[in-house]
Amino acid sequence: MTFKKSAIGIALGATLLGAGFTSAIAAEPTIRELAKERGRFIGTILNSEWFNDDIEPEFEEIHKTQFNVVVAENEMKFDATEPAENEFNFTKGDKMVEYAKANKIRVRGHALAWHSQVAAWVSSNYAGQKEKLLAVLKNHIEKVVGHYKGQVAEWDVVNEAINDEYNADWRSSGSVWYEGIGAEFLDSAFVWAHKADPNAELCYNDYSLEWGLREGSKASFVVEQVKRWKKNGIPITCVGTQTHIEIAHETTPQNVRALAKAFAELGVTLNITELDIGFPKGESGKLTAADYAKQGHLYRQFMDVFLEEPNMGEFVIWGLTDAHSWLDEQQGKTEGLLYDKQYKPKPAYDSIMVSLKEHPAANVVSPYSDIEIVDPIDTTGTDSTDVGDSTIAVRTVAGLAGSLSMHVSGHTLFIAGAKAAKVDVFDMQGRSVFSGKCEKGFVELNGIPEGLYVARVRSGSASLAKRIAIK
Ligand code: 9MR
Repeated sequence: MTFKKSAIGIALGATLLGAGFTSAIAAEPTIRELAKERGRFIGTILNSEWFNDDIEPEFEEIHKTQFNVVVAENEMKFDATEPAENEFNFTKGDKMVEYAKANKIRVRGHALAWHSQVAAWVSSNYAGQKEKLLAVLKNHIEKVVGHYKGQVAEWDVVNEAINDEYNADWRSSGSVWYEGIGAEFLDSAFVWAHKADPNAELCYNDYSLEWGLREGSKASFVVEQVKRWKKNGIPITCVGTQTHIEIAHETTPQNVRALAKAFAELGVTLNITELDIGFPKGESGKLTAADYAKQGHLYRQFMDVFLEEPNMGEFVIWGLTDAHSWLDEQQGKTEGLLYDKQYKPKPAYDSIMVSLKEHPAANVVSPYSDIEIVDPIDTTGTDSTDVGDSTIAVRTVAGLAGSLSMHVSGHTLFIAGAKAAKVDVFDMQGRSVFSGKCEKGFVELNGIPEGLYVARVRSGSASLAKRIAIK
């Protein structure tokens, strides 16, 4: 099928500039510019439709303008790259790598050892034959990683190897690799990948890690394995948390923060690799502005966590436009991405931008030592775009707060440490919902709906910004 340009024709200029519902100004920077300044990578997949030249022209224009890391939705998986034994097909992967080179975009390789999307010949010829399967996997990894050596910055070496049981353990059924080889296939895969490209970052990638670190959880299981791998010299450098979530999963950003801290202790980077925040499909057509704002609010929290945790490097969304998403095709979910079906940026897009602006480059640590980081922006706090005041740092910068402190109870915001202070409250899209003076130690935030906000208090040279919940 060849794509026919449809009614999707829109004012592309504005879209390319990323002008969202609340931030339509001419000089709006792009996500990739702000990401680059912060030494970070923010991106989305190239959908299979792109590889088949079956996608709207807006897709690529937005993709290369807004993002600086890319992943192939299906085209670097085993069945795509080695459809017949020892016969490799790199045509589509090469197409992406050329595109990435031309547009200076980092490439993630996805995925080498995975139980799904393995070419059928592997099971039919070698199921249960350990030595044969080891040879097949080794050859596959050597050839694929070797082919892309120096061009793919990071590989998902092993994908989704943990089961979905309450007490997490390796996935022991439905995996040709585990069933034939045992858990050593994971360790070996990292060793082979490292040998084929010693400079590539090597990740373990999985879903449901965002459900948090607790006994028996998938996240805790990965932490234990990473400890073991590090102790044994297995060359793992990163973990990917896929993060396919739903709008109701409100605690997940903080779970990801805890995970980042756990991996920081182990010297491993945590990347968000497949984020989408879907609505139940039945709600399609009934979604309100408040629903989209709530979605933005969650995106915003993930981006805050991402920018605040020094060992996070990549933030990848599993799709660009709601017009092309596995959510609708396979998940009974919908509209989980930054751009709507007409390629118009949603509040989720604005939320990402606001978070980036509110985390000045000077405060964001890059986990990568080898990438260029340009001069920080906005260190003076004089920026005045219409998406809120970009001097808000949700993370309190040491020294700036002085003796200021605040807490909220109901709709009352209590402020200590200053006789008089200027108070601003912003919603998670960065829009001002309150601005006033505090002279009695508190201000009433009447009329503001329940939810999460950022409050900023300033007195003289002291400034404190904090996320607050109005209940
Ligand atoms: O988006 C991919 C979809 O087109 C494929 O049909 C599907 C098959 O497994 O894989 C999707 O991508 C998955 C990714 O490779 C691994 N994590 C879950 C993703 C969504 O299913």
